Amino acid sequence: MNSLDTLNRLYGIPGLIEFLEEPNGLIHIAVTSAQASARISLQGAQIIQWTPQGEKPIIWLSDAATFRPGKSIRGGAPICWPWFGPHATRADFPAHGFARTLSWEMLTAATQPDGTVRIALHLPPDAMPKDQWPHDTTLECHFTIGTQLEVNLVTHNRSAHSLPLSQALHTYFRIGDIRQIQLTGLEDCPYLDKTLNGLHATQQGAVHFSQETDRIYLNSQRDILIEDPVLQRRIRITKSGSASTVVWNPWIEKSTKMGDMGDEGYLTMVCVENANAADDTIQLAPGQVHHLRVCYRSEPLA
Ligand code: TA6
Repeated sequence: MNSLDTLNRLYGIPGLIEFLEEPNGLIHIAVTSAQASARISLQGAQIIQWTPQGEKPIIWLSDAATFRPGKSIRGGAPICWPWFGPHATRADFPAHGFARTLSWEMLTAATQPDGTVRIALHLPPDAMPKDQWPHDTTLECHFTIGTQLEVNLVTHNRSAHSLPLSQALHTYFRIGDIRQIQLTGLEDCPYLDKTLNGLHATQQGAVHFSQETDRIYLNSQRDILIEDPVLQRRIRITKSGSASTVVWNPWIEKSTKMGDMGDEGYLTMVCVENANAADDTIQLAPGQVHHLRVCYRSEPLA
C-alpha cells in the first residue's frame, strides 16, 4: 500500500504534496504551499520540518539524525503512544511506546479553502504489537499545515474495558541558543524532576536553562511561550486534551552519549511536549475518543 507510485497517484497534488523515498527506504511527504513547507515521515507520522514561508524553521531536526526503518528519528515531533517514557511494568518494552517507529498509512491529503494543507494518517490496528498492547484501539494523526501548525492525535478505545493511556507529542523546537531562551506559561505548576529521581517541585517564575533539564509539569493547561531573543521570535504553543507538559534538554554530556544529537545540537533545541504523563495518565472509557490537540505559531518578539 505504501508504494511511492501508489501514494503519489492517490494522494499527491502536483507542486503541493509529493511523496519522496529516502535512500534507506523511508517515505516522506513533502508539502510546499504559499503558506509553509513541511515534511512528514510515514514512519511514526513524524513531522520533521515545518517552516512558514519567509521564516526560519520552527521545528528542530538533528544534523546527525539517522533515518532508519524501526529507529526513532532524532528531532521533529515524535509521537509517544500508548505510553510515555518507560512502560509502567515492562522494562523490555520500547521507551515512549511503539507508534513512533512503525509505518503509518495515509487517510487523506487535501488543500483547504483558506490555503492550509490537511494531511491525516493512521496507525493500522494490525500493525500494533499485540503482546505489548492487546487492546482494540485506533490511532489517527491529523495535521493542518499553514502559517500555523495544528496537530490532532485521536485515540479511540473500541474495546469493552477502560484503558490507561499516556502519550506525548515530543516536539523539538529550533531555538537560537538554549542558554538565552525562556519558557513562560508554566509558572506555579508542580513538576517531577527526572534529573533528581522524580523529585517534586513547583516552578517559580519562567523556565531558564543552564544544565540538563528533564521535567514533567503537571496540571499545565495554559499557553506556553518559547521566548527567543537570538531568533527574535516567540513560539506560542496552545493545546487541549493534554494536562501535562514535558520540558527537556539533554545538555552536553548526555547528548554526546546519544550519538544522534550532533556535537552542539543541544544548543539549538528545546523539547516542549504536550503530554498526558505520570499523574496525568488518562483512563479511557470503553468507546471513548480522546483528542490531544496542539497549535504552534511564531510571533515576532516585541
Ligand atoms: O521527554 C523527555 C525524555 O523522556 C527524556 O527522559 C529523554 O530521554 C528523551 O525523552 C528522549 O528519549 P528517546 O527515547 O527519544 O531517546
